Amino acid sequence: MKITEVEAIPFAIPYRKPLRFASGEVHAAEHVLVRVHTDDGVIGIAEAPPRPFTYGETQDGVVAVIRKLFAPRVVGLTLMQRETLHSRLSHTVGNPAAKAAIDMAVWDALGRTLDVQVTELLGGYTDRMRVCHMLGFDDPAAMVAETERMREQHGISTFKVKVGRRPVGLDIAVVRALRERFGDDIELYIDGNRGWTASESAAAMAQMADLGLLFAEELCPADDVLGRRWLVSRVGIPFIADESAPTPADVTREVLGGSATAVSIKTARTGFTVSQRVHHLAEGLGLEVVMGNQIDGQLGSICTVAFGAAYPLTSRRAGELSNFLDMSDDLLTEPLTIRDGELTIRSGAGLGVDIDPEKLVRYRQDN
Ligand code: MUC
Ligand code: MG
Repeated sequence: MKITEVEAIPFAIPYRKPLRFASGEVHAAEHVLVRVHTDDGVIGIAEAPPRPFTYGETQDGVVAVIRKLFAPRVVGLTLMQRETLHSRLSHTVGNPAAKAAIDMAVWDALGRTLDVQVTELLGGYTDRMRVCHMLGFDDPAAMVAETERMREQHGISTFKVKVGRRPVGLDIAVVRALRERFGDDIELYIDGNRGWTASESAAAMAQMADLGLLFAEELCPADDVLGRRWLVSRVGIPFIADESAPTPADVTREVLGGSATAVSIKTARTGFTVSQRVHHLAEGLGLEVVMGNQIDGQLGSICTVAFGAAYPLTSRRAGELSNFLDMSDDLLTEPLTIRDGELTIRSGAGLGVDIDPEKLVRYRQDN
């Protein structure tokens, strides 16, 4: 079970259509495949999606920090020494996606070594999650059409609408058009990626009061401390901290400070080990949890569902698991499929998925 090598392989797969939101946009999945090898010949896999507009990581930076700093600290540890691994990685600040991918690849390798699913190692509560689809910026008609397609082709009935940093009336028109077209057949919530001020958020929420929103996520920056607290106290529905609360300490600060009442867990930034800490904290604090999406590919999405399915709290709400559908291709030998609005974990050991070597040759950027 000894780790002998950690690979960081940059790859790029174009999106069929870009995903746009208040804090940025994504045209291609320029991610990093992480492979952890052991002396038993086992290889664990995970992917790191760098998000410069959220955490400051870039694809080149993820590759460099893994190759130069993290791999040498991890080689020689066993798959059972995950807390030692975590402590060694934490000597370098930041780099959440790079650290998370190493952590998840280690869990995958452990599952493969023990012939057990990762989701069973984590908690083993259920084998599936309901899926929420994230709708990026477009005009109302196009966003209604995308919702229709997701419902018809994949049975998805929960949608997160990106709002903020464009005319507020346009955002409200989108949410109203969706509610008018689909009625109570869909669940809806909004994510502002910090694009509004607290007062703009409050005004927009007042105009959408009749639209039955489930949650509001990061409508304004958490750094506008008093404004955010004021907003959260009057918003009337759970207010999700996403990019403002990536660590257990951030969750504690934001929630106890009145700046959030729910939390998004993203395995892409907290892996499995730290996501467990966030989960247990959320359970203790009595917070609602949504399994979030960092615009993950299929490998990242299977990590999210492996974690989300492991616990009652994380599998209760639909998880954001479908944006890989916008990619033109992926790396897995067997593509993920969303059926009747659900994504099911794979039955094999570890994460239960494998990389197609030909696809990796086609999309890798370091050969
Ligand atoms: C989200 O929930 O905010 C956009 C930026 C990011 O880091 O994740 C996405 C989705
Ligand atoms: Mg968000």
